[in-house]
Amino acid sequence: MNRVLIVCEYVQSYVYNEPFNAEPPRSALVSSYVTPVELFFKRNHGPIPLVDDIERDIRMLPKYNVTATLQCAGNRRTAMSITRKVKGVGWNVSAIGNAVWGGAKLADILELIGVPKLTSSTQSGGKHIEFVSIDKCEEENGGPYKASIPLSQATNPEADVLLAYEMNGEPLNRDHGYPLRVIVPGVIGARSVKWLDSINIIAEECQGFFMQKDYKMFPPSVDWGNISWNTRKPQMDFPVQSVICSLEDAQSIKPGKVRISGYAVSGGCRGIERVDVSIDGGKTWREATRFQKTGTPYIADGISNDKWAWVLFELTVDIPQSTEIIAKAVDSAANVQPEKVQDIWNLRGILNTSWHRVHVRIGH
Ligand code: MTE
Ligand code: MO
Repeated sequence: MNRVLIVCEYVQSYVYNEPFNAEPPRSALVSSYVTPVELFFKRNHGPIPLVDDIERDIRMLPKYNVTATLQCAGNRRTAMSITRKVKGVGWNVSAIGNAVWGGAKLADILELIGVPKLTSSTQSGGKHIEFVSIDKCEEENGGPYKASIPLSQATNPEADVLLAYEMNGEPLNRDHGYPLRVIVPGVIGARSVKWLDSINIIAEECQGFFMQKDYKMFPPSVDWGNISWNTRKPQMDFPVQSVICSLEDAQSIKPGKVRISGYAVSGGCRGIERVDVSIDGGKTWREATRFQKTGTPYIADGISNDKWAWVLFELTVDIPQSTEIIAKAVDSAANVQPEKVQDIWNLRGILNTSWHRVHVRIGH
């Protein structure tokens, strides 16, 4: 059923323009801390444009390499449809990847045009920075994809917002936004605009479709009949998330030692304090080991690690009988993943961060 392209699966194609969407198999996703470009998920709302190379000026600015995880707000959406159907591209657990993004800091670029960097004494006046792409999206009536972030974040060098022209040390490829894309660390993927065309300083947040009529978190009581978009804010930070990647759901395994591994990540520069794993359906828990660089224990202090990047976790346990294995992470602000998907159900199926469960059957 799933067509395979290189190592990615097509998850959905639209009717005419066929925006290209793909995610890798979960087992491949955590085989390395930095996700290879071929395994990095691709999310597009319009046809992928072909763009000429960028102005040299951007390359004259100091270059930063920031290791940051990009996660689509719709990651794990398919599992949210199980209780009640949601609308959107049906992602499994791999609409996420961790890459080394190379480029100029947005704060440096803005300073160049006279917008001062954010320091404790400056006020950014509640303005916003808008990123406009050159792709054409049906949702924007054929107009470009766009998004915005607060000026205070854009002018803060510590926020590490990049205009990136490299991914994992190579020039960005077309799928990921060649020649230039925005990377907003810690924030849902939708704000990291690809094929960047222009940047605007605006008084109000961007009024584009993907800011105002999409990517907002509604309560379970809101459905298409009673939705009022302007009652909610555009989603920015990603909540705490973790996923088991070493096992498929309903997998048959041999009795004995089983390696349980996966990824955990939170938004807003919050590190991962703990990953708890249960092998008895949530009755008891034990803590998994966490790492970014293999062999080096991970400490969620924001200094001795990559502060915008996921951590991988691992636990090897004896599984004597068929059971449900669960992972849940705790971030550095002590936020915990919610237990039930029903409690966070929302009509667009975003931010499914409910406890990740896999059922295993003991076979022979
Ligand atoms: N930028 C443009 N111009 N067009 C898009 O459709 N999709 C957004 C974001 N930037 C999008 C975009 C979404 S929803 C996500 S999750 C990320 O790009 C995906 O980035 P990737 O394809 O490099 O993984
Ligand atoms: Mo996304």
